[in-house]
Amino acid sequence: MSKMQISGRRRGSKIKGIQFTLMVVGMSGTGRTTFVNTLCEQEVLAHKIIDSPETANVEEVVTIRPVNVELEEDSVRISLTVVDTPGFGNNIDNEHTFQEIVTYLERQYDDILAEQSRIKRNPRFRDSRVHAVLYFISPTGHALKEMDIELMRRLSPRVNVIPVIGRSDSLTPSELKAFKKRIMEDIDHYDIPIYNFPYDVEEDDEETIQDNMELRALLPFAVIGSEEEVEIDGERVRARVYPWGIAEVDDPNHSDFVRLRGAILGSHLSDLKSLTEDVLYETYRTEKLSRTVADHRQSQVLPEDLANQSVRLKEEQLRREEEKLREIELRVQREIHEKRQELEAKEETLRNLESRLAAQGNSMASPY
Ligand SMILES: Nc1nc2c(ncn2[C@@H]2O[C@H](COP(=O)(O)OP(=O)(O)OP(=O)(O)O)[C@@H](O)[C@H]2O)c(=O)[nH]1
Ligand SMILES: [Mg+2]
Repeated sequence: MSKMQISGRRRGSKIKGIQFTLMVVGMSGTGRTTFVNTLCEQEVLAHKIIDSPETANVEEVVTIRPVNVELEEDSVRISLTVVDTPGFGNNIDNEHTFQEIVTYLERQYDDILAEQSRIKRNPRFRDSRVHAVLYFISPTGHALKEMDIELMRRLSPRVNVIPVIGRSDSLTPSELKAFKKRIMEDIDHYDIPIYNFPYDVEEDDEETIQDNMELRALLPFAVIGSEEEVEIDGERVRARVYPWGIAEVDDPNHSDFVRLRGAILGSHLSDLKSLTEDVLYETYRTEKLSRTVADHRQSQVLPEDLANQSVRLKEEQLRREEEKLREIELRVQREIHEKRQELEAKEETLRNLESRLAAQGNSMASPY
């Protein structure tokens, strides 16, 4: 980390934090906005104003919004970009929302791809690739919903997906434990390649392996969000106050918030970034380039196709003209034939007349 800090330091300019982009995705009302504001310790995102039941599920037109905020984690400055996405719902067509989220992720890749292929680079270009998605699961206590499985599946090839259970204080510790287990079984069963804190037993040091194992065991992270502070033992802490007790955001016995924050903004920040840039983006780039090559090939074949098509059209035209000519020929032949018959008939009549006249002449000229 210290190396990154030094490289970011320039004389006369403000020390810039490490850039990191985090997206939050999930069903409506799972606590995404509250979580972001809790993570950033300020109201980065405004809450949706719900004034009637009819509009409760209606999202505004511009729904995917990145916001920037400067944070500090373990005395390292982080320039965090948070991307909130439209919450989707039960029993309604979520395809449009799903598509919008995937398109957003791919557009950031397209932007950098275009920038990298420019001859003259734009010094003001901002790399806005999303390094991690926190996928919010509703605290139903049942299992993963079909739409969660589908969306996580669609997101995983493009971004590091970290599943979290939102509003996890709604479940008792034993319910939470069972729910986490079922979710991970589903993720395994459906083979969803989430970010599972990868480690290499041969390459990584003992501490890293231990840390990653612990984090992996916590998946999906149970999170609690709160924009309120209460005083406990003379200290102000963020918590949710209920008549039966207090759920503290930063208490590891109440939620995994601290471990999650430490992982994404601290210990695993560079791993998430390099996976995004070196693996996920590279895969996308290769796919895109091979698609472009295939399209190009197709377009090379196209003129031939076009030529064939025009030859076919010309042949067809000629065939139709020939047919027309033959029809005319037949008609003319028929007319000639009729005229000839008419003529022959007239000749016949004439011949008959002549022979009758001749017969009459003979009888008149006969001697007595
Ligand atoms: N019990 C509990 N409630 C929470 C928690 N976080 C948020 N809430 C409440 O849940 C409701 C929805 O929270 P939001 O943060 O607006 O959820 P969202 O996912 O952003 O919802 P939309 O943007 O409307 O889709 C609000 O009433 C919050 O106060 C939590 O950790 N526990
Ligand atoms: Mg919200």
